[in-house]
Amino acid sequence: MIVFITGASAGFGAEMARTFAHNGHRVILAARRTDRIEDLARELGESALAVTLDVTSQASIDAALAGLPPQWRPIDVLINNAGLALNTLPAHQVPLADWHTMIATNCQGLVSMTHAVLPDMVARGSGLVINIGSTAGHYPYPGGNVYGATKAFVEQFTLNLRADLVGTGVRATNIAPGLCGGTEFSNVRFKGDDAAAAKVYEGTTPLTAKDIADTALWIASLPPHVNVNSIELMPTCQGFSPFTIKRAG
Ligand code: NDP
Ligand code: 8X3
Repeated sequence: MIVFITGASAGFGAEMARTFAHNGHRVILAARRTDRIEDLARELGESALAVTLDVTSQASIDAALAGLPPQWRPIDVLINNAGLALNTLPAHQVPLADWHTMIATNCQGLVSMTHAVLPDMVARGSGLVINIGSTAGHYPYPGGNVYGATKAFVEQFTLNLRADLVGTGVRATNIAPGLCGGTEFSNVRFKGDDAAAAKVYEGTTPLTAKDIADTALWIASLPPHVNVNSIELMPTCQGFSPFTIKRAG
């Protein structure tokens, strides 16, 4: 399989690249940090190709796809993994620019990539789009505001893709992980405050990027008649918050 992975310069994306490559597949590593994806491509050898990509830019998406060498087509699996959370401030305090960046990356970037790759999959009668959602798209929490909303979008967009793709042979899946450590997610969210980022995982055994990569590989390896619509994973140590009740007095 040829697997196009957005956000392959770190975290889930880099681990998915390693996992697919080590299992005999070819991986296209896409992200903004060219040095990172080129290092990873060198590590993985002939089974990897680095492609600089900013999913928030249509011109960047068009250039990345148009520049693919013929032997790196067709794309069998698109993994829309590039994404981020910014901030945990409440809605009335968070900078608007953070909301816009999350929407541009997690929603607009994801749909733009899908829109670019899907017609060819449908024409060939096979393909798989794996979107990386989040438990934040299923359950609200304080400070999750727009991040959670973008991931709810990912969940519903994936299900609506399924509705349109019935009968085409093209599959679509939302993977929705909960607390996952060992990636740059919280460092990005807390804007370089690494102590605050580390605190998120203190005393926990979170999911790992490998857990997510193994899940993606399993989904992509299922026979063509099986579509995993949505799958949610949490570490065993994570549960559900009680409803907040603000009592008078
Ligand atoms: P990381 O911060 O480690 O990785 C994020 C990746 O996204 C990086 O490779 C980054 O690359 C890329 N990226 C960000 N913006 C863009 C952009 N505009 N264009 C292209 N690539 C971009 O985070 P994770 O690996 O943890 O997260 C991956 C996905 O999983 C995200 O969608 C996240 O929301 C989701 N998720 C994470 C969870 C967690 O707890 N870690 C849990 C549930 C979901 P570069 O900066 O080089 O462009
Ligand atoms: C990341 C999981 O709980 O930090 O999507 O929102 S959480």
